[in-house]
Amino acid sequence: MRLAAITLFPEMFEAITRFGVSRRAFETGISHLTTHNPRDFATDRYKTIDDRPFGGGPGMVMMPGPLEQAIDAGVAAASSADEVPTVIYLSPQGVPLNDRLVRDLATRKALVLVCGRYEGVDERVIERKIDLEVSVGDFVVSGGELPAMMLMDAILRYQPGVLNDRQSAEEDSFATGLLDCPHYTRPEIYEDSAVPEVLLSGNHERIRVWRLAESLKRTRDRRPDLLEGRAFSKEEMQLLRKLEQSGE
Ligand code: 9WO
Repeated sequence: MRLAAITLFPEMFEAITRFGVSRRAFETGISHLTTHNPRDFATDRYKTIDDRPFGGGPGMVMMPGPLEQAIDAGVAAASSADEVPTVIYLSPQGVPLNDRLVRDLATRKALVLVCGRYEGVDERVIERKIDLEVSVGDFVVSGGELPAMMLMDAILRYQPGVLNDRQSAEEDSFATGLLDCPHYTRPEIYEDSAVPEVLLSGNHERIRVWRLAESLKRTRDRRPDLLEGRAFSKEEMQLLRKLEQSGE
């Protein structure tokens, strides 16, 4: 997958190119990232890329000219013979990101992620260049770079060959539509607190059922919204009824 980031702070993207699972996606050539800095397209001697908002108010707005030129450079870099990139702007006004959208975007051959700074970008750039506005949550951070990296990291995990079999993204929380079950490792007793006995039993079927029940319980208690409109298997129905009956 070809990725391009439009950013005033390209070095921030080393957080994903230099570390962890995402680093492997870039090292193996499964993915490729270029960065494009609006500052490099500024036309005055001070390399200005922001200006005061029409109508007044606090802060500054990213100017359309240098930003659009940087987006065009990103689109050119990410384009290939068979695919035009999807251009995404990260903002709290966007559609909420979820596993379904991550998987959809993971099937694209090329994405350009536009990272705003200051109070945002000139709306005409959004109208002219942006295909999709995406939010990673209902909060404001100081720029689009961290949300863009979150989106990239989530997408890279779904690229074939990035995760090994043990890490399979298909088994992750949300791919199943449920929250993850609790995890434990050695020692068996830590500061008076024991590992659930079932996990030491060696009975893989019992363990699988326990984990599914824990996932159902957590999802019901913490994120009942995830269960709305989700279909349940016969086994899941039985486990939910059993949890209810035992008052868990
Ligand atoms: C800053 C600000 C300061 C004073 C008055 C109003 C203000 N609005 C903003 C603001 O929203 N700045 C944004 C910073 C502009 C676009 C890029 N920035 C951003 C993106 N912050 N948070 C996100 C974001 C992106 C995706 N999902 C969650 C948050």
